[in-house]
Amino acid sequence: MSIALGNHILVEFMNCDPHIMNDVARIEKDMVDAAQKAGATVINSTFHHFSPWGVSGVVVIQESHLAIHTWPEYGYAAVDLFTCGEMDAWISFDHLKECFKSHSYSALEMKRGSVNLLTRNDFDMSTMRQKASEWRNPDFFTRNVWFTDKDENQALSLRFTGEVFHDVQSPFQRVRIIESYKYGKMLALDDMVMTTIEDEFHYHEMISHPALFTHSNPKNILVIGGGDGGTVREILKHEAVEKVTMVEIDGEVIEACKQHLPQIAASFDHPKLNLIVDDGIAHIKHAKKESYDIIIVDGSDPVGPAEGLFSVEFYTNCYNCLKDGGILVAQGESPKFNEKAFKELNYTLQSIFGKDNAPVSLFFVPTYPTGMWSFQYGLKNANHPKSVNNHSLIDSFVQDKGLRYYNADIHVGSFANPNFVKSMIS
Ligand code: SPD
Repeated sequence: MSIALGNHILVEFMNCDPHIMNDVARIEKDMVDAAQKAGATVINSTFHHFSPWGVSGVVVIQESHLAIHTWPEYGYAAVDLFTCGEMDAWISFDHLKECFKSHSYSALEMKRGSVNLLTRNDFDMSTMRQKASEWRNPDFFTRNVWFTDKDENQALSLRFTGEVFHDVQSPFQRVRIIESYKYGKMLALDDMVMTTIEDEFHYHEMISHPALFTHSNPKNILVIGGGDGGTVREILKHEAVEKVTMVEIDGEVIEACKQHLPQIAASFDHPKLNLIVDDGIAHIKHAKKESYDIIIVDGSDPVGPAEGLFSVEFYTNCYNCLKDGGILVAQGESPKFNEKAFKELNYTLQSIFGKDNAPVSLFFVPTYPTGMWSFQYGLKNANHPKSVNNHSLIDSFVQDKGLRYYNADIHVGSFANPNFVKSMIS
């Protein structure tokens, strides 16, 4: 019988669950488990999610490697199980078949490196052998799993630990809490980064404080969306505020954040907060006219449940519900990522609030694609935020509350737009 160096099983998994085929975290875990179940020692794993869909990855094991490429649109995975030594890769095969819910499959097994066809080199391997005998299994392996927020042309990837703390399909979206190495735990809705522990303050300070310091007497505030709680946490730092009504459509987001991101979801029990789990679009339609000083729209991107947060009807209703002198702030997307939504939103706000009453504030978020993000304003006979003159008040508030992004200079400076942005919204 001829002796071979390795054993290679080439597997076709067909009619798999397409959602699983597009789930990088799940596939990485299944592949690592498949290796370990068969008795392999895992050295590391590297997995990527591709645009617009598909996963590729490899688990390097002391006994060689397991590799995968998926085509979710065909419910198909091409898997290579390459092993040396005693490991039984068919155990891995059985495990993956179950995990991927594959209804039809085939496998081709072949021996690799037939020794009677090979000539052994006579170079001195004594030091390598010595090194090998010194090698100890460290009992952990490095994982290289990436979460990618993208459109068809651009992406931002964060390497995450591979651990999934929360993964629930709500009636509106997939709600996940995972952990990135650089930015800590993060909330992802469908495949979009919403907020992370390490950079959430950029967004939450900038969505709230500029409006609260521009308005002369902000008492009654409405927040639409904002399910992670970061926006209401910041608003409630202002003592003059008497009441905050927050309307979030997805209770699952609130629960996930309370459980896993308590630093952000820190103010849900505040006595001034009236938390309503309901559709913000319907809420504003039926809300009392001229009742709010400030309305903040902390929505996600214009796909899925947030699509209606970018419509003319919605912002007309917001306008009607603002008191005279009121300010609207809306999550305004990026002029470098979602240009169309950015421009259309500004056009909508200009048409409702007036041409000179829809300023744009730009700020930086490292975990959103391109990093450049915006809040867009609607001023209902309100002062322009650029004209604030209470700088010393702002700076002592910043000091007192320990703010890390917002200050008086940033307040004014964020409304200075680069020329390309000016021409996008002119
Ligand atoms: N692409 C991300 C758009 C911003 C969505 N809102 C984030 C919620 C933070 N409270």
